[in-house]
Amino acid sequence: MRLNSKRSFLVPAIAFVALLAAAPAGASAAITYPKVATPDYPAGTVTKTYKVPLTIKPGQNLNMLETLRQNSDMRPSEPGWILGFVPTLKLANGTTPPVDQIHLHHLVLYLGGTLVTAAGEEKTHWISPKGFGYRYNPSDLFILNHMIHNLTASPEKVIFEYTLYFLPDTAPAAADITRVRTAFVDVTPSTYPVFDVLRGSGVNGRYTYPQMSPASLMRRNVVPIQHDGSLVATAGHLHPGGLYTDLFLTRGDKTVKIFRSNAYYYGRALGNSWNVSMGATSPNWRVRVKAGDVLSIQVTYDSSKSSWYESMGISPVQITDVPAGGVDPFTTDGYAALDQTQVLTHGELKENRDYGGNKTSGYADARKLADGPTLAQVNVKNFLYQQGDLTMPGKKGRPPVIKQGHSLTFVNQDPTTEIYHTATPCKAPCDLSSGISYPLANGVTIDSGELGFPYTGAAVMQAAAGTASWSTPSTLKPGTYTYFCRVHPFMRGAFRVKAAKG
Ligand SMILES: [Cu+2]
Repeated sequence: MRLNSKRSFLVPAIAFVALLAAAPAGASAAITYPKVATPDYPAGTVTKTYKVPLTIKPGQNLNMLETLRQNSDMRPSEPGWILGFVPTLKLANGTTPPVDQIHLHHLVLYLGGTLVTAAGEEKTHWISPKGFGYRYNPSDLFILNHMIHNLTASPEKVIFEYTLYFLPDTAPAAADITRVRTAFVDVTPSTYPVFDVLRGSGVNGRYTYPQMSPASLMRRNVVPIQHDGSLVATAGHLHPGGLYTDLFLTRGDKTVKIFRSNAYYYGRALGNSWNVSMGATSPNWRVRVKAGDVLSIQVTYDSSKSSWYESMGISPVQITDVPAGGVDPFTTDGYAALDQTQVLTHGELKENRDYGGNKTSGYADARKLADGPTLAQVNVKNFLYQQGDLTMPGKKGRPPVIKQGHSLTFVNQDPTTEIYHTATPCKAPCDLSSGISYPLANGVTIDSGELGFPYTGAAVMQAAAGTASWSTPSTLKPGTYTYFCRVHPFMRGAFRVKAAKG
């Protein structure tokens, strides 16, 4: 865990002054956590909680749009300012599901046709510093883009619940709010902006994207600034395995790092769980920008222990339409005065504590099983690998055999536009209980991708690989390979490669 921003640009490093508080419950003793900030809202701010009911299909991992209709009970009915946004996900009975069963893979909020914020299970509160806010009109397009991942084989009714800190126009303080919008800075802009981190890639167990990816991708993570203004807030979004996002500002031939957002993990599965809070900017962080400046982002993942597929790196930045103070980070004094202290917007979330990785009798140790049949294909159906599934007793559970130099093809036979499956190697025996931190993609670095096709009803990109089948490379060495489904980690299987005789 890196706690100090590396300020290796232009100006000498300045002392990192963390605002320290007592470590929150679940905190690791070795980590110094920033304090949890208390937002300062003007008089007249009201707290409003809205519920958006959603039905999630068995095993669903779809990227969907949900329009929050005008005059519905899912959004404010009066004009005003959104000063803070707090997302949660609940079951119909009002409880919060453990994230190894249902989780918020990501959530993006659109207001009036522009992006506001992005978050995942870390559920960072999206807060504007005092005096700033997002303009809201009841007639604005207001859309929730959600990817809620049902890790179980049963349908679920869930409620996306969000709380707004809202200042209605009728409050006198509304006249003093300066409008912000979001500059959405993403490592790989897209409606499904993901990349893979492969185990062993990068330098010294760290992989920085897009810096370490092919040069053709390097320019994709930039957002030009259209007009003079001020940056007033940001927080990074990343996935398990992520260490930090770095936000840069470029003017002419000079680039400075203006914020590092660390992933502050809690509990025993440090670095490989959703049990994390992101470092956000303090209310003092303010950067004066000029038309023509360019924002960019990098994200760094730990690549030492496992691969992280479909990872993200985003730093939405709140930017004003007109200059509203702040330092010029291209001067030595200005940079030194830029307060890069991190604050947390919330502490540990108890739904994120379910790590898995405990002893269970549910799975066979495939290394000890007799050979299954020699096969070229394993079908995936009803959330089972039809030959060699570690939960299946008897002959069906035995690992299918391929000869060295051959490959094994996996075919998804569940409804392929709704239920995606993967075959992702995990280190044998891969037989412990499922959770947010188990299994990990720590076997041989191959992966099927999410076998399936995009759901035709959604207007955004999907995680689907666009194919229902995938074959292992023919170069695998003899041995027993265990694997799991990244979408449904309770699904485990094995196959065996045998040396060709003679
Ligand atoms: Cu699956």
